[in-house]
Amino acid sequence: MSVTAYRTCPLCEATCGLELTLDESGAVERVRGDADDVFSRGFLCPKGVSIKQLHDDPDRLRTPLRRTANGSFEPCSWEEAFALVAAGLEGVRARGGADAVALYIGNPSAHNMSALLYGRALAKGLGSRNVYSASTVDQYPKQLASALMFGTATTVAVPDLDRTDHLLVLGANPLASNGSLMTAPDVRGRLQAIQARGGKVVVVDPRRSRTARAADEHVPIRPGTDALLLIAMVAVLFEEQLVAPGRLEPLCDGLGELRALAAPFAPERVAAATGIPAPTIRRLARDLGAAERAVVYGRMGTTTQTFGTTASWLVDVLNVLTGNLDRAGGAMFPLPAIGGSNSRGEPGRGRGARTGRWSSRVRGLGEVFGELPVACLAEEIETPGDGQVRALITLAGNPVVSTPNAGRLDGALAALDFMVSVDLYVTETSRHADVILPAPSPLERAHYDLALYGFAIRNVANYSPAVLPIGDGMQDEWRTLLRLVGIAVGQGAGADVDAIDDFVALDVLRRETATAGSPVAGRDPAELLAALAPRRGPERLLDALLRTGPYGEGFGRDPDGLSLAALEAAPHGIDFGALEPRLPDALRTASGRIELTPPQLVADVARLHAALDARAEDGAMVLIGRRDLRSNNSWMHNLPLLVRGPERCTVLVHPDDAARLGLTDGAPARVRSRVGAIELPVEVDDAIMPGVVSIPHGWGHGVDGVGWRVASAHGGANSNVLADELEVDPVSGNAVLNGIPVSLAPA
Ligand SMILES: Nc1nc2c(c(=O)[nH]1)N[C@H]1C(S)=C(S)[C@@H](COP(=O)(O)OP(=O)(O)OC[C@H]3O[C@@H](n4cnc5c(=O)[nH]c(N)nc54)[C@H](O)[C@@H]3O)O[C@H]1N2
Ligand SMILES: Nc1nc2c(c(=O)[nH]1)N[C@H]1C(S)=C(S)[C@@H](COP(=O)(O)OP(=O)(O)OC[C@H]3O[C@@H](n4cnc5c(=O)[nH]c(N)nc54)[C@H](O)[C@@H]3O)O[C@H]1N2
Ligand code: SF4
Ligand SMILES: [Mo]
Repeated sequence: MSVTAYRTCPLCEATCGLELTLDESGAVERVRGDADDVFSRGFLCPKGVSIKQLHDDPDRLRTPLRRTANGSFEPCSWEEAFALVAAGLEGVRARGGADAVALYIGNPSAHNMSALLYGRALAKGLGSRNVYSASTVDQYPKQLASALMFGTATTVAVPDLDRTDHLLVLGANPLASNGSLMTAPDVRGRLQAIQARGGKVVVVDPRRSRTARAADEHVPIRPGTDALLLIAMVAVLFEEQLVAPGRLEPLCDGLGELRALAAPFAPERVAAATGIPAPTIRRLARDLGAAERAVVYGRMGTTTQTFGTTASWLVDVLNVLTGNLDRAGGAMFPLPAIGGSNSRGEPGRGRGARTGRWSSRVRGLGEVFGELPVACLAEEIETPGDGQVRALITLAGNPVVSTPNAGRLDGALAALDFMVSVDLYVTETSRHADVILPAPSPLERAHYDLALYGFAIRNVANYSPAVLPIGDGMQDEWRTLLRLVGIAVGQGAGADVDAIDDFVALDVLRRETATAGSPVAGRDPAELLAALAPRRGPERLLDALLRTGPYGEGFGRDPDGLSLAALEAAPHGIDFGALEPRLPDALRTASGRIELTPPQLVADVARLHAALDARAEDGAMVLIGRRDLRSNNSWMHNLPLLVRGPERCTVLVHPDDAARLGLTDGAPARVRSRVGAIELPVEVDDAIMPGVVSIPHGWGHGVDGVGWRVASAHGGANSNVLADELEVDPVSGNAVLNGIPVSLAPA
């Protein structure tokens, strides 16, 4: 007898429903899309299918590992592992203080309840300024721009794909990535629907990506110049009297200033720098202004570049100016079931964004949302002095592959006094650890998309219990994290995890009951805690958040409202409908208005002026990245299903550049930047614009000491050996991963 289980896929932001068939032994027989999932309706991609191979992967860790005297790893017990971690971290802290221990939190933590709910507790418990994450090689510029304009880092406007008539995409390739800061299963189907209803999709990208091919129009752009294009579009809207913020106009601060800022950037002025003819820029602006319901959407290509925050800001400026912010078919603010920073507390105003409360020790880059830019991590480890980082905790991250100047970071990690990694594998990063604490497979843990529903194009909620019991000798990741919290707060290796968990849960309830407007305002937190029994761990916190959220039952206030029990009874999820207008209530700026001209961003316009006149040398080449449907950053290359077929870690070169540089299709090239060099095969392809080359990130597995054997055999080259850690978006500190100057030669 086989059984069927339903599970939200945790492998990317699309949150597809999976239908798993298991045999009596618990082995996964089949993975299909869940046709009844309220959001994904049966859609899935090759990664979703490979969740079976991930679970069965013999290289996936199933016991803690400790480093031996000769540098290899050996299995050890959990007790031994935590004792080593306590000794290692306490020693470093005794010598160097709290800042000597750094934490790096990687991307899969955004898809993992344990890491989302307890990772912050770990950061808080450590009390270190050296908290880093994959967010500063990713979306922080968008979050910072959103926080400056609307008040909080999670008040991010997402494209209302299902109702728009005109979608302008910059620097995103959702047909490969399945969407980001835009949770939307089956983007291809949704884009086709735009076209089927007579709408238009335009993609601005230096490469004719999958998404660009499927679009009605592809506009190639010089990497790093989106902000110039966008501000020129703003200038056109003002010049041609197409500015029409509509209902939002009385809420907007800075309209007049914006007009003056944009005026010098006429399309004719930015054409040379962007590589886009002025008439095209004018038409893009007019089309956007003319469309009934239009939206501008920017992602990686606009955030991980030198104008990351400024470009992200201008994306939403265009949405506001064309009257498309916060209206159906435009850019809208989701209202997730667990609530969030813009649904709790007093509606319509707040504290606004605060950044730079502290700075990195060596380079002086400012803190953003409690973190320092990961581009600083290597120098913080290598540079002696007070506050030098001497120990590192990595949680679900592979920064040696994912962050700039990977070669330098690799060396820095090798020189640490102590390192512990919580991971599924021995990776390029965790191979440097003294102790590796294994996390269970996705099928062995419950799932709810705490983070991603906050960026979803419909308001949905879906909870999946663990499909399989946790493997022998393994423990829940939240327990592992709370053990680390215990060590961080000085309770040692033997801290009582359940007591800490009670403390965390009570703290959440205490804050909620103290929040004006909460359905439980003024109630007794202890009484609410008792009502959540016998749940504990992430499920207890989730239940508390759901019950107090916007659709919640409010701990008895509305018996028909949402709770975890209600979601348990709905294995295909609950759909709360299309996004609805949320302004002004969702604003949390201090002014209670939409800040169209935040001072930090206005100041960055000076750099845009300089960029107008910057002239690339003849023959200069710049590097950008790319994603492939069967990749997931650095960590799914150990699954045979996802690495079979032709080599994918190649450098794409335009035929004209290949001819000029003497590069041949299939032959190896040496690619060099200020900080490093790699060799990899050339793929001559006219999809990439002249002067630009593209290398996917996430490869470079063929190094000593890693435990993922399939990945190692399909090693590829690590593109972040080329990324320059000194090149950051100065507003956010986010790394520049697109637009890196490189030179190429036959190897
Ligand atoms: N050049 C270049 N660099 C880039 C990018 C780019 O486009 N170009 N993209 C950037 C982006 S957007 C991101 S998000 C980062 C990603 O950067 P990282 O998050 O540092 O890297 P990942 O490759 O996602 O590695 C995730 C690690 O988590 C482990 N893992 C997976 N699931 C779990 C789990 O449930 N628990 C635990 N404890 N561990 C788990 C995996 O085994 C893997 O080792 O890379 C960035 N780097
Ligand atoms: N298959 C797969 N899916 C993934 C991931 C993965 O690794 N593989 N990673 C996940 C993660 S962590 C994230 S953050 C998302 C990212 O999701 P996306 O942002 O959709 O992903 P990318 O494919 O990196 O798309 C970036 C696009 O920007 C273009 N680009 C580069 N530089 C510029 C520029 O200066 N201007 C403009 N306009 N375009 C530019 C690139 O050519 C590329 O097509 O994907 C997620 N989904
Ligand atoms: S699109 Fe993303 S969520 Fe959907 S099956 Fe693929 S990896 Fe999983
Ligand atoms: Mo990402």
